[in-house]
Amino acid sequence: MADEFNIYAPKIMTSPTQCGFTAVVGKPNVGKSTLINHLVGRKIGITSPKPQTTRQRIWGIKTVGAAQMIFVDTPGLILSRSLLGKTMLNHSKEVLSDCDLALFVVDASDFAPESGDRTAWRIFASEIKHRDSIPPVYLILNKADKVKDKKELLPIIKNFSTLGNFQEVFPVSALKGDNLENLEAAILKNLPENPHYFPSSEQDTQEETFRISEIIREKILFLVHQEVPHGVAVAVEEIRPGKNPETLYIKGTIFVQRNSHKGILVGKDGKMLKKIGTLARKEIEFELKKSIYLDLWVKVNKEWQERGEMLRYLGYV
Ligand SMILES: Nc1nc2c(ncn2[C@@H]2O[C@H](COP(=O)(O)OP(=O)(O)OP(=O)(O)O)[C@@H](O)[C@H]2O)c(=O)[nH]1
Ligand SMILES: [Mg+2]
Repeated sequence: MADEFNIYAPKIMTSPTQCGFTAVVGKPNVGKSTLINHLVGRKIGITSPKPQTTRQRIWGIKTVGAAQMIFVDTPGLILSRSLLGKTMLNHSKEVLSDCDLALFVVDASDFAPESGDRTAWRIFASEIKHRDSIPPVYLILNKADKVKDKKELLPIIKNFSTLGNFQEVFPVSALKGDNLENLEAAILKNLPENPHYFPSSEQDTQEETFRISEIIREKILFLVHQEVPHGVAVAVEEIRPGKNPETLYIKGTIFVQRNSHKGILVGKDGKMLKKIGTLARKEIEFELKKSIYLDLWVKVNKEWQERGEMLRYLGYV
């Protein structure tokens, strides 16, 4: 009897979906954030020619049919004495303790056997070995566009193959998008069967205030040089309707560690701060699709990199 009824019962077809976390790690400045931005197809994290740009772990999500890839951008793997540096390293380590796949990125145009890549690898390897199951690791030779003779990639591959067990090796250009389709196809192949964690339209999980503060910091990294940008942090402290209802008022405070850095950031007659503000405002307006009034202030806080409460306030913890 039951079988007879079953003939007419609707068949619910549930095709399996895949979803997994891909950690993107390596020493600072090798192009991790640029790679994620290109893979996801939008700017998830800020980038700059200066090392230690990314200070947080940042998720970038890409859904392709039944598969959802969650890329996790991480601060560069480097040993540091400051509380900020240790906090950044902890972010990277936490990501490694729980990812399904890891992309270990090196700069193929600037490789030396005993370089920071080795330190990064040591940190990576010692973290990953604590896991019950070791995730697959791909070696990513980024900035391949800068390497004229591709034979130069061979010693790098040889060097790393003595260190670890890489499931695959990809020479890529994160900046130009070279070979990223092949990389994506290989990532898809390794995604575990899981329900999707995010709606397919979602690409980013950052809070608006953090995204805005990062845009402002990126402009500082772009315009200000030497050690100044490394001692800079930005907090967005107020977002409210402006006097003109069409405009959003955003107040941002830029923290610096020294009076002399404040002078450099403000510039002669406030010109530098104005430049930073103009560049940041244009990008924030593009992001929010709204006209904004960006009110920037510079404050000296000598200890911000060493104070847990400040790091929490700034969103780094
Ligand atoms: N020529 C070239 N430049 C690249 C490539 N990928 C990244 N870059 C540049 O390298 C610099 C560093 O890139 P990021 O993406 O900020 O590097 P990162 O590894 O995230 O750096 P941290 O956040 O400091 O760890 C930027 O100036 C990028 O434009 C590439 O494939 N080719
Ligand atoms: Mg980065």
